[in-house]
Amino acid sequence: MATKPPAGDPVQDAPQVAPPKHAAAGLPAIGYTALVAQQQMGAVRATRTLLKVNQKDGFDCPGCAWPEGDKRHVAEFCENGAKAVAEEATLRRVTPDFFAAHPLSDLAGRSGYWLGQQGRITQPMYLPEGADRYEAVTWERAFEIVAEELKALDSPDEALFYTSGRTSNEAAFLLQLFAREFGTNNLPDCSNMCHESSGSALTETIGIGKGSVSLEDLHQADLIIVAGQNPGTNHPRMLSALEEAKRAGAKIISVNPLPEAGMERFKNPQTAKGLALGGQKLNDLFLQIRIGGDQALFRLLNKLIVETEGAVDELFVREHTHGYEEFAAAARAADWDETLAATGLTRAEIEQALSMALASRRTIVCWAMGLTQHKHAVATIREVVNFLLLRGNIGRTGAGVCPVRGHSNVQGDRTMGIFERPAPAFLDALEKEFGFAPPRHHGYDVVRSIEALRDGKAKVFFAMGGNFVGATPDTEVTEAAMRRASLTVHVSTKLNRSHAVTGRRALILPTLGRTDKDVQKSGKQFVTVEDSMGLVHSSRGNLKPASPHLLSEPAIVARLARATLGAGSTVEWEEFEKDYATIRDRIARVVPGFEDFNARVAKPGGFRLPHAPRDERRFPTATGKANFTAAPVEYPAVPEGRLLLQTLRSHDQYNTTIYGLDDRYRGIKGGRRVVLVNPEDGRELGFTDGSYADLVSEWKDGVERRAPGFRVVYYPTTRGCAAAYYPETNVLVPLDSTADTSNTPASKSVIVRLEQSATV
Ligand SMILES: Nc1nc2c(c(=O)[nH]1)N[C@H]1C(S)=C(S)[C@@H](COP(=O)(O)OP(=O)(O)OC[C@H]3O[C@@H](n4cnc5c(=O)[nH]c(N)nc54)[C@H](O)[C@@H]3O)O[C@H]1N2
Ligand SMILES: Nc1nc2c(c(=O)[nH]1)N[C@H]1C(S)=C(S)[C@@H](COP(=O)(O)OP(=O)(O)OC[C@H]3O[C@@H](n4cnc5c(=O)[nH]c(N)nc54)[C@H](O)[C@@H]3O)O[C@H]1N2
Ligand SMILES: [Mo]
Repeated sequence: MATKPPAGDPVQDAPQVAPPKHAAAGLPAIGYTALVAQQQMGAVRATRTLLKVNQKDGFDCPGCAWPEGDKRHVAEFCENGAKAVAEEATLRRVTPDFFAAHPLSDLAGRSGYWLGQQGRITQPMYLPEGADRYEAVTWERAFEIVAEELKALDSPDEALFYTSGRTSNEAAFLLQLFAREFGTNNLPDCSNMCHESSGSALTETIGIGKGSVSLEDLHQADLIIVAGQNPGTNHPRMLSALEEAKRAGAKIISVNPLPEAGMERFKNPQTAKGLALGGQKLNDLFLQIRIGGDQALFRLLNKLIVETEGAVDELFVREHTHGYEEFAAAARAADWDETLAATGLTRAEIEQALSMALASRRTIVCWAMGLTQHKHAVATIREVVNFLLLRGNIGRTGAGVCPVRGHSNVQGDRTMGIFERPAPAFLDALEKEFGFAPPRHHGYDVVRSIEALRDGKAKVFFAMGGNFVGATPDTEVTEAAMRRASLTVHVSTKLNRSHAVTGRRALILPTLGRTDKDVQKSGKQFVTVEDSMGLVHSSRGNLKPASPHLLSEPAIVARLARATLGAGSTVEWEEFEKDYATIRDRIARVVPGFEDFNARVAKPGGFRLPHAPRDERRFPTATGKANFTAAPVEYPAVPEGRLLLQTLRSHDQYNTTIYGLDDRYRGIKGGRRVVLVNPEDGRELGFTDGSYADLVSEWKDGVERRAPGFRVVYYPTTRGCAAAYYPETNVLVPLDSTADTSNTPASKSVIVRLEQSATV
């Protein structure tokens, strides 16, 4: 199997390489922010828009899910938030003329960067069976087409309703309500590829699948461990929190195969010290770990804590936890030599980490995709929980678990019931409120949805945002599966690969984004979102929508539901579309923690959802206590002559949305087809810096998955490890290479060999 780089695309991928940077943000970040914003929006619109980002009366940044503090800066956003805003608030437009000029075959040959740069989609578009071009269609007809296809299915479970994490609480609640009234729990979402492993591990061990810390906790911590996360690029505002913690005396350990600039030093663009005086050093200890070695690392630290006199918080363990003895026995059995091999670290480094852990009364562990996207991701995160439980670091000020979420409302979407395995209590509440019987059997997650399409068991694919074929693993398998669908529907703001890889028929339904003003029959609307720390607040756009033909996401679901369910529905869809407050009234009666929703969200800054472990040291697990767990230690076994590849983000992308071709902090410019390898590995494998390689992944099914033409970049990553950007490398991730329990694609541990490239 081979994929060619997109042809016929004016974008040249010609990477230039300079040494990586050792500090993040600073003046260059301000310069880039201004430049990007002006190119897409023009100066006036740029200023007007950016001043409303993350303000209490403004809109929630469509970038990451990092929370805002109570005191807001005038400019409460970062360089990458500004890029996310500019990308959405752009003045460029994709009109029906564009689709007339670009047949499907043309769109399919374009890069994701090119597609995204075309601008906002302005009208509903329809691709009839056998046609080679999308044509304009009315909203009415578009909903009829979807309803026709849905009603023709043999079972509601042949439909899939995907959600990406930008969707508001209101739209998400309506989408799951519609799917369930229609009769299916097939509600896969981007979480399945993202923090599902965190949710699985935390629900089992502490009883709730969310982080337990607030921004104030971070400011008060003694020790913050940042494992498998690159905040300088993906959560830049987190650097301000780390800076504040450092100023108050905290220590920071970063655990990463790459020396990420953002973890080294932060030049806060909002302070004089940041701009003129060289900024704040962040890292006190950098543990340059082997990919996938984290469970082994934490297990050994846990052994050392258990074996240190007086180090375990015995009172906490006795009163609040379950399973300590069994866990402690497993921890004692941890082996130094095996840990050193699994982690690639030295004994001295691990001992230093231990002494920092023992010196800390308040410890927080933050993590993201570097921990969640491995076969043993759930076991790894459970080991992190063990580590925190040992010293009573949950449910105490300045301490706790901090899974740092990705999409700006991915956490809220799950709270609203976007989940293929809903809790029975949630379904009971829906049934009581709306008077229909929701399906009780579990639905498909992302990977199982692809399998269902591939095997002909699912036929209609509907996406509320996102770029399903671009973001999911095993690109060739996934695209072939999508092409088997009878209908694919994408509610989208911008063009992407998923619009070019369609079922027999396809629809693009253009929608309002976060920055757009949303006016319905009852007047101007706002929506709500939940950040990474469980804070719910409102978001209101202030820009004139990209076109008069756009519908909001709640309106689209409400109209689709009416077209599909007709008079048989027990839900007042029309009311919901008219006035989103009526949706919030229903959410208040169905979702715990949202009582009196409308009144509480009207307060500036919103409100915090309850979190039993954080608030009252109560653990709503099966045992009623926080659970220690003792999974066997795992780490990837890499055969001779092979590398372990992680697929990650550059500084110039938002998932599959490519803002530009640079990765400034890593010293890469003008191209994305690069593979970062340790110089010693490069030499051993016979690839010089600047040579070109095909990446070929090796998996037990014997299928050859190849990504051709990557420039080899000698880079200070851990020996035996490599890194390349997603989504270009998704073709290498086997569909059935997933995390145990959470089924999240293991896109941070792909075994590859390098081959001399024939394509360049
Ligand atoms: N600007 C911008 N912001 C974003 C996004 C974006 O694309 N662009 N995406 C959003 C989304 S949806 C998400 S989920 C987050 C993602 O945020 P991150 O998780 O920070 O994103 P990745 O680029 O995948 O980076 C993974 C990090 O983990 C490290 N890593 C890889 N494997 C391992 C390992 O085995 N162990 C350890 N300890 N470290 C490892 C990598 O070197 C890298 O630093 O960001 C969100 N914010
Ligand atoms: N190999 C590899 N694969 C990965 C990952 C990885 O690290 N490595 N990361 C995974 C992770 S963490 C995630 S979260 C997924 C991301 O998967 P997705 O969420 O599916 O992908 P995005 O690229 O964020 O989706 C971008 C598209 O969303 C649409 N969009 C933007 N804003 C809006 C809006 O307001 N409303 C609507 N309706 N549409 C909008 C635009 O059309 C845009 O093209 O990818 C996963 N895939
Ligand atoms: Mo994500």
